[in-house]
Order: sequence, then structure tokens, then C-alpha cells
Amino acid sequence: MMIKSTPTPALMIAALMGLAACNPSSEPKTDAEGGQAAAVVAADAWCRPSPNGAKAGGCYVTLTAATDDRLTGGSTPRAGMVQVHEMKTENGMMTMGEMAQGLPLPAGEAVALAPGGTHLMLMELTAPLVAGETVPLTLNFADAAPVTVQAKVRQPSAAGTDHGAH
Ligand SMILES: [Cu+2]
Repeated sequence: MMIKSTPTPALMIAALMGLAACNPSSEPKTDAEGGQAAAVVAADAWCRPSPNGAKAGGCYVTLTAATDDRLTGGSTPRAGMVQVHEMKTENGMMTMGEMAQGLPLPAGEAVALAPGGTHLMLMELTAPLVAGETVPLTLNFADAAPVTVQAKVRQPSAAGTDHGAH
């Protein structure tokens, strides 16, 4: 696994500001550079059906940012909270935890959230995620404007890849 450190002070300040912003919907979008915030393209958004009674569910999407950015979280009417989670192995056990700094999105690179890896965690679900339905998901970024996608609820493909279906 590659972990890139970001020694740039400006980036660290941005990360701290991102952590302090606990009300994303009222966060004003400003761009100190004077240019327009570059868009992030979100493709293939989907969610795993949640087991009956589960209060959380996982969603996945492939993101391509025009300029270096970070996925910091999201929101949906279907859950109280959306967090960016990563999987890690500690003492031989797979655990998951929130990426406090968000998920780095290098410019022009397609970053895939996928089962077994980075995912969006919907916490405090209002109702189970049922296969066949569509869930609106708003993704928040450090720099780019939020993007709303319609995530299809379905089972993970048996082959372990989503590209060989036809
Ligand atoms: Cu999780």
C-alpha cells in the first residue's frame, strides 16, 4: 500500500478546516485562486443491500477529479450520516474506520471505492437499503462543488469485477 505524505502546509490547513466544518450544507464555496472550482466526475455509484435491522450500509463509486482534491464525506436523505471509511488490518483482523483527512483524489486519476476497500458508510439508516431501489447520494469534496449521484442498490457482482458483465 502506498501512503503519500503531504508536507505542504496549505494542504494541512485545508484538512484541519475540513475537519472543523461539521455543517457541510451551509459551507460557503469560495475559491481563493479566483478560478472556478473544478468538477469531480462520479461514475458507477451503487450500494450494497443492508441486512435487515442493520443501521449502516456501504456504498461505492468511482471518482475522477480534474485537479487534486479529496473526498471528505457526503449526505443522503436515507441516513443520518455519511462517512468515508477505509479498511485496515490490525492484529490480523479487518477493521474499518473513518478517513479523518478524507480520501485523496489525484488529478485525472479514477479512484474506485469498492467492497473490501474504501467505501462510503451510511450510518443511522432511516430504512434498510433494498436491492432494486435507487438512493440519492451527495458527495462532498475539499475543493470541488458537491456532486449528487443516484446509487443503485444491488448485490456485489459474483465475479468480483463490475466490468465483465457483457
Ligand atoms: Cu464502513
